[in-house]
Amino acid sequence: MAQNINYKTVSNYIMEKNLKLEDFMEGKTDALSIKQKYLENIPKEEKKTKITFITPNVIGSKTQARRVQPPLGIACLAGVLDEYGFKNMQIIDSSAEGYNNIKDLDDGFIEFGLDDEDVISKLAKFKPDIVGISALFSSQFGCAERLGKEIKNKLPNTILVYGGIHASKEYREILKKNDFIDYILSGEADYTFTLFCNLYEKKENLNKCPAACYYDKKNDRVVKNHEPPGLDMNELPLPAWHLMDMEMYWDIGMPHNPFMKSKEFLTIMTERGCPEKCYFCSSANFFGNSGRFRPLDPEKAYDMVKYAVEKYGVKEIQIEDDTFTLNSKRVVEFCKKIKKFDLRITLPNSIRADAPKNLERRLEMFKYMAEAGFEKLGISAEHGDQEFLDKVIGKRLDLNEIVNSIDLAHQAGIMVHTNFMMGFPFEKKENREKTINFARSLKSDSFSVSLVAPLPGTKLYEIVKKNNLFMPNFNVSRIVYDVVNIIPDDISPKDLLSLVKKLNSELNAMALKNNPELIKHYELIKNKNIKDRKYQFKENKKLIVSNQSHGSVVPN
Ligand code: B12
Ligand code: SF4
Repeated sequence: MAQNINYKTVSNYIMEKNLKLEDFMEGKTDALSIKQKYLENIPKEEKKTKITFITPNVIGSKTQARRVQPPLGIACLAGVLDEYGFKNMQIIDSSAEGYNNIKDLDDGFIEFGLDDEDVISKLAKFKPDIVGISALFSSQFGCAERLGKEIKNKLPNTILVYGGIHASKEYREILKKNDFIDYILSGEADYTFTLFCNLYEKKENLNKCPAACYYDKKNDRVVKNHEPPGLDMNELPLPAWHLMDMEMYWDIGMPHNPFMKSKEFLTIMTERGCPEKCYFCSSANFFGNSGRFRPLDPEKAYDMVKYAVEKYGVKEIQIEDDTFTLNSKRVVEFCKKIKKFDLRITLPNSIRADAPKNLERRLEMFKYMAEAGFEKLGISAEHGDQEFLDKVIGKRLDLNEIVNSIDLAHQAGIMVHTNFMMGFPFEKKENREKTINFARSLKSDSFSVSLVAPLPGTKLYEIVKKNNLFMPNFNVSRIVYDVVNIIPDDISPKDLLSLVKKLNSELNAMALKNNPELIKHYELIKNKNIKDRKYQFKENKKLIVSNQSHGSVVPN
């Protein structure tokens, strides 16, 4: 069936099939075999083409934690390449390899990672044919551009390909501005990058590759080829973690949730795509390009965890899913299977607070999660004003469900971290007060209140642009959640920043006061404590530890 589908009309197909939210939640995604469609003609024999992947340096604000972890996007791409015989691969994680090489950028931001010349000398030794640069955040893209230019300068025969959310959303502007970039592969590139490398291997025209974006000099225009719809994760091979230096990440010990009990951690993702449409989020419209929630079957998710435990001796798993609990049956099955590994598991990227809708089933799911080793989960409320949440943000979440989920998770023995955002365009004092009061009413075990960031490719970004609401110093390569990015409506940027900082302190102090036992959760590996964490900048360490922190530096 799948092979007969015209992929250009896949959205019509989904409409025709009348796939509904309830279907997604039950996992009835009617997955299409994109893999068969795109890769069936590639032989699996060993290829000659040499490929380097690069995670560029990261720019962050001085008050943010400097976090790095094995890059999952690259691991997925390299896994497929490996399956199809591309064995000559190198991964340079500049941000991790140069973790302690920190530069003060004089505008309140820092950059960390290898010096560009060190990356170039690694490349010069390996001599790749293709270099794939993965910029996960917009705040990495300035570094990605600078490095790419240098690579093309020093190694002009290398084919330079960019990918990731930022490049996919901004491909037109990026290609117009940077003639040294050969291609951007837009969207999920698990299969398209293998296709691309295979076209190179066969010396065929790279312009033919699906999802390829390039600058057509002759006609002075940017071309974007048709992008395949979201793939079925069950058809992906295991991520190519074998190409990564796990010990390096473990020694740094600063992944998404840096509060670990063991150093042997790994981050995984067990689904892609989210059926929601929060107007600030760039993940849903990236991974949801066909509107589908695409979970890994519990067996496959179990295989991934088993591999991580058996091959690397992993003791902690952090699940990076956008919507892990959308299908509770899947979660329960998964939990039953992985229980035997006695892992510690956290969900730093949050779950939806209202799934499953039935409260008994939700409690049952949390209980299975607790038994399987889930110690803490995140919930994203975003706002405490229901009307603002419904009419402006478009989150489709009843705030009572936050209260319910905190209560049910506690009943099951799981701690909860709750996320809020502040600083939306046109947000007024009365809206903020509702967030403050709602947050204060919650029994959450920790909180973060982030400043809203207009991420490229989102509806929020368009609104901010249309209304000229970017802060005067706004810079896409500096987008983070702990600076004021959007001109506030009825409060000065300075006061907004100070309000958010105070709120983070107050809420986390409140949580600790309500439950002094929580401090044990923040005891870290090797008997170190919270004061031993690595933050962006030494001078700020005291500030952060003394509870002035906010956004991503709050324990979660
Ligand atoms: C884990 C994570 C982190 C981790 C980083 C992990 C790491 N280094 O791997 C940490 C905690 C550090 C982090 C921090 C931040 N994050 Co974050 N994070 C994520 C999260 C939850 C998962 C990322 C992931 O592993 N995805 C899974 C893989 C499979 O997807 P992928 O990397 O995109 O790869 C696919 C494609 O992009 C493409 N691709 C990727 N690389 C390449 C390379 C080539 C050559 C090609 C062709 C294609 C390609 O193919 C891949 C497979 O399909 C995403 C949300 C999400 N669902 O993705 C947000 C997300 C990436 N984060 C986001 C943001 C904004 C941030 C922060 C700026 C927030 C903040 N606190 O200020 C900070 C950045 C901090 C800084 N500047 O210092 C945004 C980025 C949007 C943007 N335009 O910037 C996202 C999308 C969340 C969102 N809802 O919008 N984050
Ligand atoms: S913020 Fe979360 S729920 Fe909202 S669209 Fe993004 S991934 Fe989905």
